[in-house]
Amino acid sequence: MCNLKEISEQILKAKKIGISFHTSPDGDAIGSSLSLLNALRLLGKDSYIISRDVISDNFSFLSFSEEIDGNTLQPDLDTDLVIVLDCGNVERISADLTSYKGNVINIDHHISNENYGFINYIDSNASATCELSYLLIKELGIDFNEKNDKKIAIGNAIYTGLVTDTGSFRHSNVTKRTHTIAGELIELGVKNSMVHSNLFDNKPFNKVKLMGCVLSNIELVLDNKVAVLQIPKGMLEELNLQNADTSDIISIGLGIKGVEVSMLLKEVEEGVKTSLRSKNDVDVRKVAEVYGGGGHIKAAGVMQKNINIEAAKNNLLKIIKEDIHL
Ligand SMILES: [Mn+2]
Repeated sequence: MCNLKEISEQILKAKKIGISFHTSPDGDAIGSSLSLLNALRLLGKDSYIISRDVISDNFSFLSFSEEIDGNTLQPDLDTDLVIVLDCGNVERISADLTSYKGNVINIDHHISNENYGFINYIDSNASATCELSYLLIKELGIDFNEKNDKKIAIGNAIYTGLVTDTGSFRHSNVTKRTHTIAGELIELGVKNSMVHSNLFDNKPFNKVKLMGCVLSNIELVLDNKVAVLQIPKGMLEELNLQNADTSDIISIGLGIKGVEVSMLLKEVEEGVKTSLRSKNDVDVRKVAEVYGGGGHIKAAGVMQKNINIEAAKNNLLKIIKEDIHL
């Protein structure tokens, strides 16, 4: 594996840099990308976001977040470097790179990463890709001891990824380094409580109603160790929440006493999208991989095509029941 110094050298010699991330970007994808965008612009580099996704509302406090508008799908012609953050495989990149001939740098923390870049920097011990973007930004020569608003803007984005990918520092992926970086960001002037409020105390009213609808149909299966939550087709449209991030709903299932795995099934046009979360020892990445998905041991996702919600649920429960002894 290469080191951050090599990546930094590639970045500094590049003329025009596109930045992208995984589709349906979460706080870490957004945070790592916007921190790097803010840092590159502070260094005077010509850089921009490539994304077919639109940013969700709770990230709009981040600097340059308005540039994640779903309008730049491919690299501009003169782009000589594309950096993809927090994305395990090419199919999931929120950019169309099929006719792009330049270099791709892949920076990620998914253990399943497919090393699709010309340079790959994969650290599965990082709680969030934001840990890696922070280290990279320092390597690029930005000194966080000298404080100003532009550096705080970088810090806010990094802190966003740390908080969201660690469940507010509660998951087992948190390390001493995670807290060290968080501490340095607070020292820099990041207002942790402000970031947290923007992220979590900022739900549209309809989102809370959606939680109510989903929770009213929650079921416990496999000896009450698996919580199943469902969003049938039409529910999001009815509440006008097509672009809403639903990842927080799944953690409510995991909060139930005795539950080991929580799954949220969402019926979409092409099939059923499922998120999986595990509390202790069940490796949900392995479950997701059986149907072509991936992720982390305690947080994974899978898309099953041309299938109804009941069949998608039964497929996953079968694997959980057979392969993982609850
Ligand atoms: Mn991540």
